[in-house]
Amino acid sequence: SEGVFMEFGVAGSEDRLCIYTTRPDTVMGVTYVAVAAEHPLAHRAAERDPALAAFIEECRKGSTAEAELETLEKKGHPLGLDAIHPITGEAVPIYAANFVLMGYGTGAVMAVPAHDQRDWEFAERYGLPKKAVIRSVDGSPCGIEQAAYTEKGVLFNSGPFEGLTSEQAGDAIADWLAARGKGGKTVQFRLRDWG
Ligand code: WMP
Repeated sequence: SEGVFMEFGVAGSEDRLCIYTTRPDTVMGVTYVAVAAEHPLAHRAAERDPALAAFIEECRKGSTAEAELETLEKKGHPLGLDAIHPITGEAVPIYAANFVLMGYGTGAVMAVPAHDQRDWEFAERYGLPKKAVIRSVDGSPCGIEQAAYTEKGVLFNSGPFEGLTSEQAGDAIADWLAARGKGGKTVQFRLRDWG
C-alpha cells in the first residue's frame, strides 16, 4: 500500500521509533503508539519488566497469522516508555500489542482510536483516550462512542492542517515531515497486494 512513514522520538533517549501508516491524515488523533511484541524496543523494556516479558512470551506462543488479526482479542502491555509526536511534540505511551506484526512496515503503528477500529477496541480495553480529528464532508454526525469513524473527510482539531480534506492533508503532512527529516511517503508491499 502507499503510505507514509513517520519518526517519533522516545522520551528520555536519542532513540527514534518509526511507524508506517496509510492514514497520515489522522496523525493529529494519535493518542498512543503500538509496537509488535517482537519489536526491539519491547525486548529492551522487558529486560527490566517481568510482566512485559511474560506478555511478549504469551504473544510468541499465540498466532499472529494475519487472517486472525481482525478477530483476535486485542491485548497489550505498556513499555513504560513514551513516544514523542513528530508534529505536536506531545508524549504518548508506547504499548506492545498482539495485533501489530513485526514483519510488516516498521513493526510499529501510530494508534488513532477515533479512526481505526482495532485501535478503538484496544483503547476501550486499556482506558486510553480517543481524539477525533476527521469529520464527514456532508456534515453528518460521526460519533465515535460505539465504533471508530474510518471514513475519509475533513480535518479538525488538527493544528496546521485544520480544514484540509483527508487527501490534501495526507500530502501536506508527508511534505511537512519530509521537509524536517521526520518521515515521508513510502510504499509497503504485503502478500495480499499480490491478489
Ligand atoms: C485505513 C485505511 C482506510 C480507512 C481506514 C483505515 C484505518 O484502519 C486506519 C489505519 C491506520 C486509521 C488510522 C491508521 C493509522 O495507521 B494505520 O495505517 O494503521 C496502520 C495502517 C496500515 C495499513 O496498512 P495496509 O493497508 O498496507 O494493511 O496498517 C496499520 N499497520 C501498519 N503497520 C502495521 C499495521 N498493522 C499491523 N501490523 C503492522 N506492522
